Amino acid sequence: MAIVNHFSLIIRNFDLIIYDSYKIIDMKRTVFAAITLLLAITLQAQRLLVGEQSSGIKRVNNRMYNPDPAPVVSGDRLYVFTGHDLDTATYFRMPDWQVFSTTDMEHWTDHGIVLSTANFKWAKQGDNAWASQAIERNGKWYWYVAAEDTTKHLHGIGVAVADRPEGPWADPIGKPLIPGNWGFIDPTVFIDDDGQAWLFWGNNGCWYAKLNEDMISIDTSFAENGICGMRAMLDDEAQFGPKCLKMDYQLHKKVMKTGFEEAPWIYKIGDTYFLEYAAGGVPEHWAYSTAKSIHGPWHYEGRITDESPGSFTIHGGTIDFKGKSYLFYHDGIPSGGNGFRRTTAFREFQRMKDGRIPKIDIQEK
Ligand code: FUB
Repeated sequence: MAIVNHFSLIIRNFDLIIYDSYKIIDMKRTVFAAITLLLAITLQAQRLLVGEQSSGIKRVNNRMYNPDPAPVVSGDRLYVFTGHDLDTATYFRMPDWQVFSTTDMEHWTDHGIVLSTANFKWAKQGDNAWASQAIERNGKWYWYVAAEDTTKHLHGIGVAVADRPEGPWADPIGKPLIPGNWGFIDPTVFIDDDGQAWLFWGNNGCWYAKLNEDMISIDTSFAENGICGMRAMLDDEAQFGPKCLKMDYQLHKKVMKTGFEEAPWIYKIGDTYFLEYAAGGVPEHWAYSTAKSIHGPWHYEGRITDESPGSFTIHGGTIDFKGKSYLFYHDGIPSGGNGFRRTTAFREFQRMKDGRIPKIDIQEK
């Protein structure tokens, strides 16, 4: 859609200039028109390459749909790990995961599809490759993904390891790191200042586990079999926002719940933990809570965005890179509003002094 829009803009500019040229026979105007046309084409072609939107919303790529962005900085480069909605999807049809990177937020390298369900022999093949996040530790990369655990017929969390984001990636344990269960999707990973790595995940609930230093196993002495559920906290409006009537997919009915929906995104600034998440049920908006301990209590901070244009999901996260802050998320604008054909978008914003996040406008103007 965006490509079509960009081309129709080029054509429109072209039309206007041709129209102008007919009106004036003056040579100077014709030359001016030709230069303007050239400039317009160059500018539009440039925009097409970097996927820039007029409103300040930018895209990493227009090659194919790339939902559930998870940005991460490594040295001079920002990587974005995403999923992949098939071009023909009318429901979630997600076979694999992709990687993109940049050094200047303008020019993006498309590393392509570098991980797929074929890398996880325990996973349903060719589909249900849902949201993910990768992190670097001691020269290795660890990519946590949601995929369907075929022994449970429910999503679980897998892990793949590589020497670099471009791969090759391999499953080092040959089984789900977190076996399938209701709501076990959307992993987010974070390494605290003391070196302890934490894995959070969840839809219709939020759970977390302590990762061992190897990053491919969890500390089973923590909580119940290594997994701590945040149920009581999630029910608290002071921690996760005002209650609203939301669908509970386990109970198959609507119940009153706080805003937390799915897609946790965990990180720390100074001594404050930030937990961003998709909120409000569908259509989702992006919101966040903060805490002074990874175990909470959390303090609901409010909305970061309103609902994502053209998509009932929004999955993303904020990241700081080269002195600037960016919000990544996905929308359905390029697909013309198909919520199963989603595209990564990002825009710059300014954090407040204490790291808190202002409300960010993601509507296309
Ligand atoms: O992309 C599949 C699912 O949709 C993700 O796991 C959720 O966060 C939502 O974006």
